[in-house]
Amino acid sequence: MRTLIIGDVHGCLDELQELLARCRQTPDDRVVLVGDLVAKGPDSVGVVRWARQGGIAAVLGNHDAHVLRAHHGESDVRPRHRAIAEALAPADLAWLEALPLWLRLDDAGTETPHVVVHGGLVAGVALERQEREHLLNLRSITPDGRPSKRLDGTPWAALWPGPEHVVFGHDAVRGLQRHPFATGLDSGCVYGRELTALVLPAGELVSVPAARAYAAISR
Ligand SMILES: [Mn+2]
Repeated sequence: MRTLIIGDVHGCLDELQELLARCRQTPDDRVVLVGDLVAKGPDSVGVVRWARQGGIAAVLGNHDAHVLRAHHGESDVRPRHRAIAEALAPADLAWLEALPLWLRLDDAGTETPHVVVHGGLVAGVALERQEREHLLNLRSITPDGRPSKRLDGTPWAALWPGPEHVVFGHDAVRGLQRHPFATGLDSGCVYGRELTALVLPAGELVSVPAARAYAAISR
C-alpha cells in the first residue's frame, strides 16, 4: 500500500485530480490531505465533497477551521469563509468538523513513523500536548525561541529533531521544505505554482503545475 500525502489544495480540485493521475493512484492507495482544503481557490465545496465521498483522510487547516467558526455563527469571520460554510452541505460540514488536528501514520511502510499536521509542532512538546494554535498556524521559531505564525526566524521544521517525520503545509511563501525529520508540502498551487504529493514509503515528491493563479500571495 502507498500513502499519498498532498499539500494545501485550497479548492483546486482540477489540479488535485491531475496530481492523483500523475501519481498513478490505485484503489489500494491511501490519500491524506495536509489541510486547507478550502478558500482562495475555485472549488472549495467540490474538494470537501470529493474528500468525504472518497473516504479521504485529512487534518484540519486554519482555513477549514475558519469555515467551521462561520458555521457556528462566530462573528469575526471573513465573508469568504462564511460563503463556503453556507455553500457546504450538512454532511460536508460534519465531515470537516470531524477532522483531527494531526494524524499519526504508523503503517506507511517507512522506518520512521510519519505525523501529518497543517501548521507545525513545537520541539520538546508531546504530540498530544501541542497547542491547537501551533498545529494550525505555526511557521517559525523566533531567534529568542518563541513559536510564531509569521516568517520571523527559522522554519520550525528545520529545528524539529524527530524521531517522527512530520509532513505539513501552510507555508506557501517558503514553499517545498525538505528537512531531516520534516517535509513541507505547500508549494503554492492556489497562487499559480504547484500542487505536491509526498509518496510513501518511497519518499518521492510528485508535483503538477497550477492551471493559473487563483489568488495573490501575501507575505
Ligand atoms: Mn494554512
